[in-house]
Amino acid sequence: MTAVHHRELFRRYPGNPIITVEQFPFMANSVFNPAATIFENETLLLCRVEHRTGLSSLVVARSADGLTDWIIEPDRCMEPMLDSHDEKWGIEDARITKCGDEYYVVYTGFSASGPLVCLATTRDFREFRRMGVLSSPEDKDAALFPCQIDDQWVLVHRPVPRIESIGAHIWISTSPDMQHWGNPQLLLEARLGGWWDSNKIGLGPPPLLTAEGWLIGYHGVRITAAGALYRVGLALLDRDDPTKILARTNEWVMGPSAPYEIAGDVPGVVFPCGWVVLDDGDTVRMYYGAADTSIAVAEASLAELLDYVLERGTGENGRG
Ligand code: BMA
Repeated sequence: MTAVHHRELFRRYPGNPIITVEQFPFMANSVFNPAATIFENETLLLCRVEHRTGLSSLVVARSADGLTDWIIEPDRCMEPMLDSHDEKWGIEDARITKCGDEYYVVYTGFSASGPLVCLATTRDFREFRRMGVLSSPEDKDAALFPCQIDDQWVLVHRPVPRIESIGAHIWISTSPDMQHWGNPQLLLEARLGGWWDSNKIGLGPPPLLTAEGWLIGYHGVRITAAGALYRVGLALLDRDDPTKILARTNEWVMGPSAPYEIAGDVPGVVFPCGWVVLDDGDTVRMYYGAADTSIAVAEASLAELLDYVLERGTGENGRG
């Protein structure tokens, strides 16, 4: 296997950012952190739109080639239930997992008790059926695996401990029916000290099944004198037992560097929530929020990502 070290694994689309808030037919603050899927032969994004109230909703944008000519569909949206406890301050950062004909949308409800994990299902991205809260606060950055493993549904999520200094890690839980969740297990730890992912980490796009196991992308946060830096790392989980980490990259594979990633509401943030694999079976398109302000996309070769994570990654939670 040949690892690729001489150039970036993820190549930014030169037309980035692909979606900005100016494209919306209403006034809003920003659009970012989109979920992504293929629907009716188009790329469909469920974009987080932050309104000028500060509260967010989720709005569909679609494109035939996944790069250009985005059609914003303000009527195909999930609005938060502002009179509820669980979505009182908006809904954020969705991840879409397709299982059969059903699309499972796992999103963050900004509840009156803090962020929590919510589930809705849809078949057409017009009607969304709310399935309730999957995990109590504070918990976010969650996504479902696209199939049952040992007759269990599997959810990756990121609870936040009360003691901030110990870091926020990624966990994995299971359910026989998508309603009763349990068996929580620590999956991936935020590292300590000087590491790029030393403060908190959270799942990015939903796990992707590959020939080598489940590929996951996650964001890692480092607190600097200038604020938090959000970068992306990779890990590989065992196909049959995704609680087992086969490899984890020690180095981040994508970090903020383009102008639209280092200037915006929250400078220094790349925050992917969705990826799709093109028909060639190799091109991975990762859609991400840039600086909590706009939406951008970067492409990688799946074969190169797997080579990289297997060759450069370490096992045992990647402690190096
Ligand atoms: C995280 C989430 C994201 C956001 C990021 C950077 O905690 O809330 O929605 O993009 O912070 O501000």
